[in-house]
Amino acid sequence: MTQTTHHAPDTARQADPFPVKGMDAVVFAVGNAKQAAHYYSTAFGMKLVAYSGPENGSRETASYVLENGSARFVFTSVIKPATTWGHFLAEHVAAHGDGVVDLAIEVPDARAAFAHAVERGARPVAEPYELKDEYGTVVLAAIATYGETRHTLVERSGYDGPYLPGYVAAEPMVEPPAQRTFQAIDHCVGNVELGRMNEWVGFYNDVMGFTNMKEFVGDDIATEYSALMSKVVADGTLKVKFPINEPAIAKKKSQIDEYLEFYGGAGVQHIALNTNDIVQTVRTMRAAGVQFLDTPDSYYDTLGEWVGETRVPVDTLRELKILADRDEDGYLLQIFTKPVQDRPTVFFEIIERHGSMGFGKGNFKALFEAIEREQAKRGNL
Ligand code: TYF
Ligand code: FE
Repeated sequence: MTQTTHHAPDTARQADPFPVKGMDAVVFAVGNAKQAAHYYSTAFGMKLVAYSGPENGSRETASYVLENGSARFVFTSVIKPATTWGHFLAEHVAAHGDGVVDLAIEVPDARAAFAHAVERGARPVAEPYELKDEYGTVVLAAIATYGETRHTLVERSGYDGPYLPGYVAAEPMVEPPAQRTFQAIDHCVGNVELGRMNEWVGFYNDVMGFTNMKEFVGDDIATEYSALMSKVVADGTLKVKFPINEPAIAKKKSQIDEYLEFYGGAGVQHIALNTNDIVQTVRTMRAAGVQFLDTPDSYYDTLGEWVGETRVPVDTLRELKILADRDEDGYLLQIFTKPVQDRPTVFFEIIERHGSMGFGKGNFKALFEAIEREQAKRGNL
């Protein structure tokens, strides 16, 4: 590899060795990207902004790019028996069903980020390469993470097109809702195999310099309620937050085991999306047919006593089955969808934060009981 390495000046305040700008995109490999794009438009209120397919030179794959504020999802399908990338995507869908292949991260310098990551032990998946068109140049590189998931490192400061070179701008599939449903990706959660959580937390510590957030779920909560253990790593600015779950031996079969069985290994479990108005978001998404986890009425009987005042009255939370949690920094409101495909694998969270940077630990009992009711319906408990 011939490339310049930049040595940070040896000052007291060391520069971040792996600076990130935020999440670039969540890339899904799906069986039918055209229909997925329609679902995320009509049910999630996202807006189609770019497309790549056979009409503009992509012979093996069709990809739809949807946005909502800074949140960007890409849905890709293979359209014929394929080689290389198309083959990987086809195998991914065959093995895992619809799922996330890439948690792409925007970085200021993809070559430097890749070199640092690989030097610190990341498995390289794609050496740095450039894509160019009339809108400019993007530098990309990729490293492997848990399961068959990867992190593409995207340097896009030299580019002002609709997504990446090779994509053309596209019109929305439907008129987006009057009020935006969400505007950013809050966190992306991975499920890993029993006993491997700490290894993956260590990976993010070593390779990306991410640090552990204070909220973690240990043995105590695991055996009592959740049947999972969880730790959260984040970059120094908290723009990129990755909780990592592993199954725990508890009274019931872990929801993480159910995921691992049906996904065929480790992978992305849920994507949390920020909203400023969870009530409107949940009303809009429910009206469009999105199914959320149920919360028993009894949860709301005592909620006010421990969570205190929130922007939304308890009666409205009860009506829409929205959860609330509070810590020393503030509170949050959150709700979880049911899995969005036939496999009990990927789901979404909608979250409205008011100071709290937690993940809803106070809700674990209610939340995990709701998940277990769904597991029991599927016969996997
Ligand atoms: O991201 C988190 O950690 C929280 C809590 O199946 C959580 O949203 C963890 C596991 C899970 C659902 C929620
Ligand atoms: Fe979450």
